[in-house]
Formats: sequence, C-alpha cells, structure tokens
Amino acid sequence: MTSFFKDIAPVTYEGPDSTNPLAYHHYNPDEIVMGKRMEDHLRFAVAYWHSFAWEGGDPFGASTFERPWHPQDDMGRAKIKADAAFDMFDILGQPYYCWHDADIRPEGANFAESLSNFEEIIDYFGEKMATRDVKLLWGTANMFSHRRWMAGASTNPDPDVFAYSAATVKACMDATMKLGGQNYVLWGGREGYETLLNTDMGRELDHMGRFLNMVVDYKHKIGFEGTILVEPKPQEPSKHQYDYDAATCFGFLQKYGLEKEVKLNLEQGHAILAGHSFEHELATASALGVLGSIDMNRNDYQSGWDTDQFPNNVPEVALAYYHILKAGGLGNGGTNFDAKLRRQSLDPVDLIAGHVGGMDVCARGLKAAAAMVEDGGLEDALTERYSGWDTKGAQLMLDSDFDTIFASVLSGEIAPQPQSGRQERLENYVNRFV
Ligand code: XLS
Ligand code: NI
Ligand code: NI
Repeated sequence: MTSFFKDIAPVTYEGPDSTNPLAYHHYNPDEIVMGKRMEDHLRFAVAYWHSFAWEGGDPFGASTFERPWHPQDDMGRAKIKADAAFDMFDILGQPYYCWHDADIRPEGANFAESLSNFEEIIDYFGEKMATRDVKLLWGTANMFSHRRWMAGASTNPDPDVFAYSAATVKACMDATMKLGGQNYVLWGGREGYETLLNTDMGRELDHMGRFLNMVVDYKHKIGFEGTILVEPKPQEPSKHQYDYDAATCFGFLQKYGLEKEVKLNLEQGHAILAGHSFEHELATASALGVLGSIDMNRNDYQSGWDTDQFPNNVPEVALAYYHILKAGGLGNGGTNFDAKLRRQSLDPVDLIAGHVGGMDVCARGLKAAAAMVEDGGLEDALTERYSGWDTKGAQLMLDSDFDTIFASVLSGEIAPQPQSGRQERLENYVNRFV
C-alpha cells in the first residue's frame, strides 16, 4: 500500500444495520440473487479517468485535487498514479476497471513516444494484475482532449487525423487484448459538429462507418474475443454528436452492416441529456439486440450537462436493473462508474466513499429489481395488457392485409373497447419493492 490511501482498510460487507460509513451495507458479492452471485450480476468497474486523471477543474477554475501524481506529464508520476489506483482497487474489491490511453500515460512528443509510454504502463498494469483478481472491463482511446482531435477523429475533415485515429485505436485494441480486456469501447465526443456551415455530414458519417468496420476487421484479425461497444451521447463536447442515443446508433450500425458485430455501452447521464430515461435506453437496446454494458453515473436534472455523479437514487437504479435482468443480464459487459467526485471532495477517502455508496445503491437496486422479477407482477400486467394479441384472430390479422382488415372493421365484427393503462396501480406496485 502506498501512502495515498493510508489507514483505509479494505471495505467489506457488514449488512444493512452497520453504521460503519466505509462498509458495504447492501453489496455482498457472494449473495445469490436469482441464482447468480451479486458480483457476477453487477460486474462493477472503476473508471481510471475520473478517479485518477481528472484534476478537479471546471470551466471557471483549474485543478482542485493536487494529487501526488500531478502534473501528469511524467512516466514516474504515471506509475505513482497507477500504484494509487491499484491500491484503491484492493480497498474496494471491485472486479473490474477501465481506462483511456491518455489517462494512464503521459503524452509524448510524437506518436511513437506516446506509444512507448503507453506500452510501458500497460506492462506495469500487467504486472499488477498478475498478483490480483482485478480485471479489465474495457479499454478505449481518448480521441477528444488533445487539440488534434478538435474537429473529430474518424470524422475529421483532415485524412491525416483519420490515420492518426486508426493508429491510436489499433494500439489501444492491442493493449486491451494484452490485458485480457472483456470489451473495447468507442465514445465519439468529437464525432459530430458545431455548425453545418463547415460540415459535410454525409461524408463524415461514411468515414465513421468505414472506421468502425476497420475496428471490427481488426478485432477479428487479432482474435480479440471481447465485444466492441459504441457509447451513445447526444452532445457535449460536440454541439451535435452523431451517436445521439441507442436508436440513432442502431440505425447507424445497420446502415454500415455492423448491427451483429457491435453493441452499446449505455450511460445513465447520457440518456438524461438525450431527453430519455435510462430504462428507455436499456429497453431500446434490449429490443434491438445491442445491449452491451452500462456506465452507471447520473446527471443533474437541472444543470443540463454531464455532471457524472455517483448514482444515489435507488428507485431509478432499480428500474434500470429490472430491464437489464429482463434482457438476460449484462453478459460480458458490466456496471462502470464513469463518475467523478464533486470538485470540493478533496480527500482520498472521498474517492472510496463515492464508490462504496454507488456500489451499495446499485446492489439495493438490483435486489429490488430481482424481487420484482421474481414476484412477476409487472410481467403479469404486461401479459394481460397484450393478451388480445394471443388470440388466433389477432395473429391471423398480422398475416392479412388492409382490405381484409377493412372488411371486418366495416362489418362491425371489430369494435375497440378502451381499457385502463393502470399506470398509478403499477407505480404503486413498484413502490412496494424500492
Ligand atoms: C463521456 C463519456 C466517456 C466514455 C469513455 O461523456 O462518458 O467518459 O465513457 O470515453
Ligand atoms: Ni459521459
Ligand atoms: Ni461514459
């Protein structure tokens, strides 16, 4: 243990009655929920960037955190940062973590130098992972912070930036595979535009589709067995982002022939930015067969930007896990806390507390969701509501045509009788579990 988290003991499950603020009150990894260990349902991951690379700046002020690894331009300090990160993984005992290349290595003077820094840190991670259980949920490339990406990565008007992006993603996929990563994520923060006055949207979409096909080709070429995930977000930093939401992404994947190869990493805060609930995004991805993984960090409902807060609303989280359980679980995806502390939360213990609280909220949500699935009340209500479709007549209608249907409606044989949607009764039902 380095000195950063000194005196903080590994967090253990003490149950709901414990008053220890640094214990799990609901997250009990070995507890069986619907026949599976809780840890295997939730598959928690720590996001390296918000916890260790973000310095606490906002548009009105710079760094507040002043960590021992700042400034982040030196290999020695990158290793001090890694030591602290793995100390936190030991304390939390969460099974996974995630990174961007730029979180973990200092930028070099050119591509080759950045790559050599990156590979050295990947080896350093590999040594640390060899002596622990923690695994890589996903790796990704940061193609939005450095000024070279200001007009996009694969959608950049400059082909040299497309090339630099391809080389960057190749290196990140190689590193993800080397560390046994279970997924590879692409989030296109700058794959979008500020104004149509300078943007050829059709050309940019074609370049993005071609790029994603190259990602998939490379995955097969190197034998990477993880899932390629795209993360939707409607805007920020781009004014208009091409990967707007789950439905938009699915249309894009279909157009470029990738809907069987690529799934989605859905983030609660991005759903809110897109004007959806998180469960809307989950249900959409599930219905379209592209639910991959989740980033479980919420936004603020007033501020209208991506505040990336730890989850703390059990009823919301419960409905999210209800849809995940109904979809058959997260597979090799997981629950990543793409969440950051508030910039006044300076103490190392705040980082632990944020994750402990987030894990407990998700565990409570999962248990409530499982209880609803097992009780079956919502499913029964759905079955009843759609029971008209189980009749032979209704099924025959789906195979008929407008003229046949028109004739039976005209004859008076069919006369709709409106029925209650029972929303309040169903809301009251959910309230019994959360
Ligand atoms: C930003 C995104 C980002 C991705 C990974 O809003 O959530 O953090 O998860 O690039
Ligand atoms: Ni986000
Ligand atoms: Ni995210």
